[in-house]
Amino acid sequence: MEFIKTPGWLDWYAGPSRPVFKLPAGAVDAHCHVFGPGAEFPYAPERKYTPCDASKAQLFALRDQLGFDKNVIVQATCHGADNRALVDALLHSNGRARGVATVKRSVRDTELQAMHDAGVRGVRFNFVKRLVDFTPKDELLEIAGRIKAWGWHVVIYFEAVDLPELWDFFTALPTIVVVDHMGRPDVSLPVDGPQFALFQKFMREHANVWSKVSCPERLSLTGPKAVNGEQAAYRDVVPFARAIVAEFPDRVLWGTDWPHPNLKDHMPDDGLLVDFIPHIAPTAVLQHKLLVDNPNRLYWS
Ligand code: 0GY
Repeated sequence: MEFIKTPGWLDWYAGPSRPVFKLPAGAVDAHCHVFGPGAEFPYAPERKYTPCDASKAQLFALRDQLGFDKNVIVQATCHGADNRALVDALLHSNGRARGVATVKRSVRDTELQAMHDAGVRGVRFNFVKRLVDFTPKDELLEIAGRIKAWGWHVVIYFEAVDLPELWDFFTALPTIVVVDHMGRPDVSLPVDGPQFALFQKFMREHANVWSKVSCPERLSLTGPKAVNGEQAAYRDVVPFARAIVAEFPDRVLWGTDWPHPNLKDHMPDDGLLVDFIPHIAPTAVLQHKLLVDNPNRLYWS
């Protein structure tokens, strides 16, 4: 099948720089995706965008170029609940990738077991309205209850303005809960203002809640962008991510978000994104927890 990329969509950055920041041994890129290739793994009919292809081989080449040891591959909405591209990537990773899938209530236990054997360790619930249609909360709670039996966790993706409304549902989840991209704060608001305070309270009051401190390229409003050798990119996001890493050092993860779905303004150089890490995790101890200890504990133990 032939797929035509959504107009305005930027392709991932070819030939990323080698990071200046040297990643510690065992570092995990804990948020990235594979897209297709569409000819082999067709995109879902219900998708809200059509991406450019981004294969497992290209992801593993990026891993090696940047100096990561392993990947956590997260099912992207353009593949819906068809996890074949994800599972194929896991099976070809030599144990160096784990996955987060999207499943429906109709998923069978044998399918969950097969995904577990391939390396899936979580499911993703997406509440970003431009990406997915609404799924009833009772269906999601039922799925969460079932995947708990495999020792999996739930990854949630939402925007900060929606946290108050989603609070009761999120706090009822019976597993570890990993938040994508710090719950997408509006970084034009003060880091010590009420919007981000609610997210910090969410983590403070619930020891099962973790956060990815990733995606500055999506959250930043004033840059500078991670292109042309910029070593201090996305300065407006730094205080937010730094606060979360400092307060919850044992419950944070970091990922590139390659191949960066839905970016229309600029495409970051992934090498320079890695150089963002020491700005938010300024000590070797924090870097080791963020990049090595936490993801290995959650996905490989
Ligand atoms: C991300 C962010 C986005 C998209 C998806 O699954 C997806 O389509 O995750 C986004 O558009 O903000 O985490 O990659």
